[in-house]
Amino acid sequence: MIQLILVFAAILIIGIFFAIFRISTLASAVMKKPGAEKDSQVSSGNSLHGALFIILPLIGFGAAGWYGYKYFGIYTQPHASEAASQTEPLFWIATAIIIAMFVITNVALFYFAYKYRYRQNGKAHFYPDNTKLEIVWTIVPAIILTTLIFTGWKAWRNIMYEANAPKNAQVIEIMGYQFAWMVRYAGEDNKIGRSDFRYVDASNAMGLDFTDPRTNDDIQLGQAEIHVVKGKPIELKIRARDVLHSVSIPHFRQKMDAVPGMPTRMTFVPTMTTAEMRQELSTRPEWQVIDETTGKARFQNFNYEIACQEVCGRGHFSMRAVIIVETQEEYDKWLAEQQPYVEKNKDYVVKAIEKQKRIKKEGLTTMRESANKGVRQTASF
Ligand SMILES: [Cu+2]
Repeated sequence: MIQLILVFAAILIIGIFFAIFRISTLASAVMKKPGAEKDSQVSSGNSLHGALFIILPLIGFGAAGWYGYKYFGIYTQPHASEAASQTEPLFWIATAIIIAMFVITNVALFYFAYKYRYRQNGKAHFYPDNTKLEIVWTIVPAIILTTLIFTGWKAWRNIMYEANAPKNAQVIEIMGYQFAWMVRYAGEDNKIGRSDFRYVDASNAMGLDFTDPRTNDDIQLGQAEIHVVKGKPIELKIRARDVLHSVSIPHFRQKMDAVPGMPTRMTFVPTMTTAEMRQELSTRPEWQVIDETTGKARFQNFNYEIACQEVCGRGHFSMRAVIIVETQEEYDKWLAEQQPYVEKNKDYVVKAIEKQKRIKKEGLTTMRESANKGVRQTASF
């Protein structure tokens, strides 16, 4: 209803402007001043246009300022990873500089359009160049941009470079596909086994290579609910099975694309358990709103999530995975309930090993050829 009223109000305001414009056009046509012929090419709405160059940006800046203030809490959510303490200040410094530049340039743009609107007998001032000014507006942005890029690159190196990854990081693999995530834990050896797209079938969605002994203790999860321990570094090995996806963890302020055929990675260290984050959010008004479906306050159902941030197709919206950050004891308890894929699907794996050997021996290169060697069985994750 409010939206409808706003639309009508907008139409009404446009109508009023148009009416003022028509009236001023007609009035100037009726009351032609002497010598007005000379200016007949200039619309009589010239002054109105000039005034609009002041009014419209005021409305725009006012609306942006109001929105920025009202919803400040929603887009400044607390963060919970070690990397975030590096990226968060960078983000806000860059944002502050961008907003300042935007305001300065746009105020000048609109003000000059108003100030130098056409006026009879107005005369242009010839001002060909100013070397000092040129130097200043070349060097100052160059210094600012170089600083931003350099500090950003340093943070990127710390977070993304394999060489900088903590040695004791727990390895977890995540694979994006249309339209969900699949997760595999490296198991006791902390090494994930090989995988191959040719081994993908209805039971082996991640294409695990069962001829690789490192696969034997790998735990594959049916539902993408990743359990991790607070303060313990995680190395996320990322891949995609079909199209581009992107692993984005907003509360960790981290994101990395999942690219078919090109494995990527990132490291993260969670600094707050899910329970601690719920506690933290409970003080914020936007999280105290009661969720109609559960009847609980929103903070009580909070979970860290991975959201695909690459528009990857029709079901893109459903690419959500949950990250549960917990204490070591809670994690150990959860882990004890998990079973490696190979142990859970013994019958399938025996047949799959034969199939995989055949595929390798025959040098099959396509999924279609490989699927014909298929084993039909339903796996349990
Ligand atoms: Cu996706």
